[in-house]
Amino acid sequence: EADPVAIVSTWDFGKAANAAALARLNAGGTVLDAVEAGARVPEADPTNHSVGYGGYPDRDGHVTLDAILMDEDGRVGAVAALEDVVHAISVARLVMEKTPHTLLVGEGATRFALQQGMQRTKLLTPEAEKAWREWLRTARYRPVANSENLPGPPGSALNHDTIGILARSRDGHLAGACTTSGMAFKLRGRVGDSPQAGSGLFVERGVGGATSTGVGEEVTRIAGTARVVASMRAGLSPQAACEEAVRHIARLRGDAIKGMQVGFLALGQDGSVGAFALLPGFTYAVTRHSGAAEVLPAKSLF
Ligand code: SD4
Repeated sequence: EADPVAIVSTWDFGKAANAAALARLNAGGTVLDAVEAGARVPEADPTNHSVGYGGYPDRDGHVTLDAILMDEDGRVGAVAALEDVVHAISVARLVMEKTPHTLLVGEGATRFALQQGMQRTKLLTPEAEKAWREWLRTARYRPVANSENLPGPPGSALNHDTIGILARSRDGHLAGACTTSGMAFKLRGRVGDSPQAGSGLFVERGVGGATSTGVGEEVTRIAGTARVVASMRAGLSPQAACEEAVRHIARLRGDAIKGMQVGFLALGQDGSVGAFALLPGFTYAVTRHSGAAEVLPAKSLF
């Protein structure tokens, strides 16, 4: 194909992230550099309540971040329940590059980030704090599907959301990243699917990559992105593989997932793209090597 897909990512705000990722690729960066640069865009945006700075806190008022990045060589770095540092994805990268480990959590992750020279930053913005205090008045933990796309007033969006981003260079190298502040008003200590390899993100050489968004517990339960990539390895298209995983969740969980959103996004080794969700409303951004970009609605099961 003359103008193959370079970057895909979850939700409408993925478009700006894709542009930053493509710019990094075009400047000579690797696919890992590209997905890191892309993930940093929503992380630094205080108007995005789902990722990084400006994210909604847990029930106790702490903003805690989960992030992972992975490439086709099986290089993985991740952090979970990270506090006081804006760019969780860059801490994940340092875990990958500077330690023998794949995942650091909580206080140890924060300490590692600060030791690596990252700046301590208060992540709870006045707007997010106000939404949290409003939530405390009723304290009903009820995730709202697709709230990442809702522009409404503070507190109207009870989900946090997440960017998952996948890159494919012109010569076919693959990497992905996923970063989030997790579900809004989650229990302290809760970790979602996003920072877990095989749940929020998976990449395999010669096959492709996949990432997920939505209610993380439903993804973790089936090791969602490992499943999507396994289906692609077995010959399914990225689209068919995403559909298979969503159908599996629905079969497995029945009424328990009523009203919950889960979305998968996949990128094949050949640059083909697939996306599918439980509910309508999941969107994703596709950017080609020329820079041509579009935001598309994913099909859904219900
Ligand atoms: C989580 N999957 O922490 C993330 C949140 C998300 O759309 O993607 N919401 O469960």
